[in-house]
Amino acid sequence: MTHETRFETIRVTVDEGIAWVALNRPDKRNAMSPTLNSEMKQALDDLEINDDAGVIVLTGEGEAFSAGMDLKEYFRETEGESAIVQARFRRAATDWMWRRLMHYPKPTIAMVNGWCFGGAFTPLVACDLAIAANEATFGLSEINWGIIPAGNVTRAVAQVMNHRDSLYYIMTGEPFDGRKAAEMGLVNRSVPLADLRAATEQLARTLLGKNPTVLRQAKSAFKYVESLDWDTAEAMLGQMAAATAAQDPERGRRKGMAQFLDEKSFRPGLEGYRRDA
Ligand code: ACO
Ligand code: V55
Repeated sequence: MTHETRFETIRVTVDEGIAWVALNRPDKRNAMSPTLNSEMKQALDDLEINDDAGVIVLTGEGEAFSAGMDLKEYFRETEGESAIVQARFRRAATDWMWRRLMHYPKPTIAMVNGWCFGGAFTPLVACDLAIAANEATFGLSEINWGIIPAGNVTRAVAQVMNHRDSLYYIMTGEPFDGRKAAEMGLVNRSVPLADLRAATEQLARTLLGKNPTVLRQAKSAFKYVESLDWDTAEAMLGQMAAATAAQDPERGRRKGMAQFLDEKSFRPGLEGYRRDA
């Protein structure tokens, strides 16, 4: 079943378990405006409880993934507002770009089809996985027009790129392609643009085959523990492991054990347990 929800600045299509969420201002290279930010928050809230959506793919219509924050609508047109009102615009942007995406209860994949600048790095890094077109162009262009990468762009970069690469691209604003992004670990891999959708769909299908309760807990656990000390991390993981077993309607853990230890019918090192059995 395919269905689409109508928005002005994004396009959401749910098809066979995959929710394709496309930033949809191709004429503006999918620059992120206040309207787009509020529509993205709405879309993520809707998809969270839409049982037809098992995996979210974030991408862009046309030539761009996203040219970053809308320089006109997000920055210049809000310049005259009070600090409180400006903070509300900022919050609307960062709410979906990382607060919402970071622990989103479904797997998220960024599919970087083209231009990816500045503010676009925040949702890119907040997605669990990312695939780029070799031909995509990335850049921390903030320095080129006299601002620093805020909106947690700098924090996001520090999370996935090393110290030298982070500072090099923050300080030079030099653009780089999808291959370089993959080499630095900003994305998982890059493929020719012509293969991007198929590669993304294949990855999404792999995730759709896994136990969704365990996926939700596993990704969230990773994101919590990466900043914790070992003692606190172990306690957190122990609690989350217990909660996962208790919440899992499939009883995956018990099923997998029985299939390996009793039935001797699968090898967990090489494949997943049979979820339908
Ligand atoms: N904000 C607002 N409008 C934008 C943005 C943006 N970030 N990016 C592109 N647009 C608009 C242009 O103003 C233009 O609008 P118009 O047709 O009404 O004049 C339209 O999109 C097309 O832009 P072009 O520059 O003509 O497109 P081109 O394909 O030649 O270049 C590119 C694409 C390289 C992405 C270029 O538009 C660009 O450099 N954009 C800005 C990238 C950037 O530095 N973003 C900000 C990062 S910093 C931050 O996000 C905080
Ligand atoms: C940027 C992004 C923001 C912001 C301020 O540098 C600057 C990009 C994602 O939001 O509020």
